[in-house]
Amino acid sequence: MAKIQFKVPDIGDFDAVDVIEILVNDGDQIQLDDSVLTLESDKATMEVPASHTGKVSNIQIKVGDKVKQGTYICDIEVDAATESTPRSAAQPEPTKPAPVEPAKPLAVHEETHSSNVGLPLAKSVENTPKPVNHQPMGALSHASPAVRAFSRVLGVDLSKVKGSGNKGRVLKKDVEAFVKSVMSGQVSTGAMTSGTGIPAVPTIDFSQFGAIEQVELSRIKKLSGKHLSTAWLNIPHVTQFDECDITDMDQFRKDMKVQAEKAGVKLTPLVFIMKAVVAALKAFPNFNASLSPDGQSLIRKGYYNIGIAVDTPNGLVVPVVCDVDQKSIYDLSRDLMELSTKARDGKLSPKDLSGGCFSISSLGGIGGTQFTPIVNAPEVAIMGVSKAAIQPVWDGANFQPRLIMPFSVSYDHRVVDGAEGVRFTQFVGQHLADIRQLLL
Ligand code: CAO
Repeated sequence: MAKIQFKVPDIGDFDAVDVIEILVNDGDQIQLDDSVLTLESDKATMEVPASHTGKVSNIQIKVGDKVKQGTYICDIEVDAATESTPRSAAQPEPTKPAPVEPAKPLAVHEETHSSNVGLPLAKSVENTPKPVNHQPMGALSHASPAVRAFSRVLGVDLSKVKGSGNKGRVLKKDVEAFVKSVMSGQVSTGAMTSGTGIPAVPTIDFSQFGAIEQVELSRIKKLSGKHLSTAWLNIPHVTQFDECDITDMDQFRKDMKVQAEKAGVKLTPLVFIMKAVVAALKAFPNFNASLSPDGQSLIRKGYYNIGIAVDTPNGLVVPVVCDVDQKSIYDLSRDLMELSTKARDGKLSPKDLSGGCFSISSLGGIGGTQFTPIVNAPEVAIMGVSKAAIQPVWDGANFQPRLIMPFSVSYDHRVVDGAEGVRFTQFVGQHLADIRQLLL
């Protein structure tokens, strides 16, 4: 039997975070990854999972305390059998690929709206704090994870429940009282839906038509699915299709191949696209913005961070390449290689997934001629890149073989008008057709 001092693990940039719930008592037997306490910053609520299996003793903190990375939480008395497979904040991370953890949900559970929203976040290690409470966008209620879980089981939309706790926090008894009032007809059953307010898809027993197999969705798919539905339902999307001539850009990319390899990078069209997008974001600042929570104003951003959709075995994640305007093509290539490797290994940290302004979903390495990407709310636009192909282009006298890349930009029509949308895509296309303009 050994006694492990269990401390607050890396919780990102947060310092002095409130302890809002202690989920264990002295003497409790806990399993690895069981939630031990809940922390709440002004942006997010997160659970701290146990680093070991064992018995809890000597709890050092109480509700209301402020903690940071390294704060002593309690002891975990570990028996010899489990001692060999511990993970703690003070010990190395596991080497196995981490299961993917909420991405967007971190943002949608934020108590305030922030720009740090993209598609799925991925959890880097199993004992990093877990963002919790997967609620639809707009569900800004204060409630503990236990109460949120309870309300989910009952199908209660927490935003409809009046909280009687400190600062309006919704307590379990409030949810119970709410359900009673619904059952007695005092409150509309509209609050007892999945939150979408749209008619449900009919339930069908498909086995009546033939053999079926039911396969559980990956965790990341479940979470990104919620975020995508939220974005799809909240944003009036328009998708503008366009195409551009990347013959010269691609020739330059090929000319630089050997030099790029010497520098340890592989150049793909994506890095040039990122640069062209940033030039366009500067020219059209409405695209580098988010709507304020009340929808009455636009929050324009003076930084240029681009989320890149990465296809992983567990589903889609969108790590963010920061300060694209300040980086060289090689730097961007390096960032892309590093982030996509981390994404596929399930090792992205919350920081890697935060702060995006605009996203790019590139399927150009795979194929397709056009698609309609879903805006990564609360961003206002996203670019979808398809596969470039040689096409005959009339030069006024003859057809010339040119490399034409189809792409699309979906945007929030509340923020961007159609004319501005097509000006944006044309600007991107012109800059990709003549990348010398990116120097200006
Ligand atoms: N047209 C033609 N070829 C393209 C191209 C395009 N638009 N974009 C990339 N390519 C080529 C690359 O040049 C490379 O070929 P070479 O090896 O001959 O140079 C090849 O396709 C493979 O590129 P890649 O996909 O490995 O690299 P990338 O930088 O283009 O993309 C990444 C990186 C991480 C975005 C990509 O690997 C990925 O995951 N894409 C999928 C994103 C996704 O799933 N989006 C959908 C989200 S909605 O469900």
